Amino acid sequence: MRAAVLSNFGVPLQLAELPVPEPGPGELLIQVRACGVCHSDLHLAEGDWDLLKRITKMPLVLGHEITGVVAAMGPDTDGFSLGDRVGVPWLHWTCGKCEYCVSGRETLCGEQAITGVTVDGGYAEYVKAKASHVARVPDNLSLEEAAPLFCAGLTVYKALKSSGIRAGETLAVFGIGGLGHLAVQIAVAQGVRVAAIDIAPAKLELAKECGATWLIDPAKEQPRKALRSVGGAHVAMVCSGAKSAYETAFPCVRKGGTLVVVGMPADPIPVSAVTLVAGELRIIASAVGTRADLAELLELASRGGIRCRYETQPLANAADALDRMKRGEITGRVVLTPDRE
Ligand code: 8ID
Ligand code: ZN
Repeated sequence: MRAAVLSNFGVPLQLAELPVPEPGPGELLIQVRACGVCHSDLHLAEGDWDLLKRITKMPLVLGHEITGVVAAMGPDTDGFSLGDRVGVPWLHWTCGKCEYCVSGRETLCGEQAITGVTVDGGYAEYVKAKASHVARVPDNLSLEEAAPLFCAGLTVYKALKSSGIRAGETLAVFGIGGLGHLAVQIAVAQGVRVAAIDIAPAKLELAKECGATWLIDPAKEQPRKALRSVGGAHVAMVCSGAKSAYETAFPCVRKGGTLVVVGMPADPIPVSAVTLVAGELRIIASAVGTRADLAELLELASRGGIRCRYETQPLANAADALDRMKRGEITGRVVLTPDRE
């Protein structure tokens, strides 16, 4: 099969011919129809994160926003048939037994396998997945538009849930990329007023289409000042891997409010203890989502609650998509379609 392979950190992806994986017990072989290009793939490829660098398989097929059809089934995969439309998330496998798994927090499982990090992912014609951890794609969603829901959509859905934000409150989303533009839509659907902050005019235009009330370019206007008239944001959620986004986000949080850490810059984020204490602020972080969160999100999407903005690209353009992402030139998501030239 054709795959875009990362042979080492900092090296461009290269197209290669790899053997089609063989599904073992409890595993499905999936013919990939769509795989979203997440900024985490770029961080991973560049070796930005020490914590994950240590456990990254190498050489590696990136990609953890996968949808496709079941092409073969290993033993113990009851309930699946050839041709079933499924998606594969970041959480490739969790143990189901540890204190985190049994308390509904499988994202914290210490035994977890990660798609496109510890096992090969979806920048390929085929991918292997655990039948226990795939989700079915609702009939009324195309495989292309559904793919980014398996990381970008899931992550912001769960992060918003963890933030505790309520209808009528103000959310500031920093970074209107793949994650951010879905966060705006989910929040608006929940009756939340949204301020969108991004350094690129095209992203702010997208945020407007997604229903944001305030559109703020931090180069032109300080977000803190722009939100002063409403007393600041109840929740500021950073969906950008830029450290500077945290620098502008933190002062926007109103007293008693919450900063939600989603984007992951390579460097530590600056936080003032005095500001935290004086405002009794909370900082929380959120990692992707559980299978239960994913089921809720797919249900929301199938009811028409969110629409991912995407463009398709052939697998051969995977390296180019990462370059464009680095330059900030993608509006919405790039979705690779390995079954098409
Ligand atoms: O589980 C998680 N926590 C999780 C899951 C998935 C992704 C975390 N992430 C992380 C990624 O690793 C990355 O660090 O979330 C971050 C955003 O991922 P993405 O949405 O896939 O990235 P993108 O599509 O490139 O969008 C980033 C946006 O940030 C803007 C860019 O213009 C772009 O629209 N941006 C930048 I660069 N600097 C900014 C700034 N200073 C900024 N927006 C506001 N202020
Ligand atoms: Zn991702």
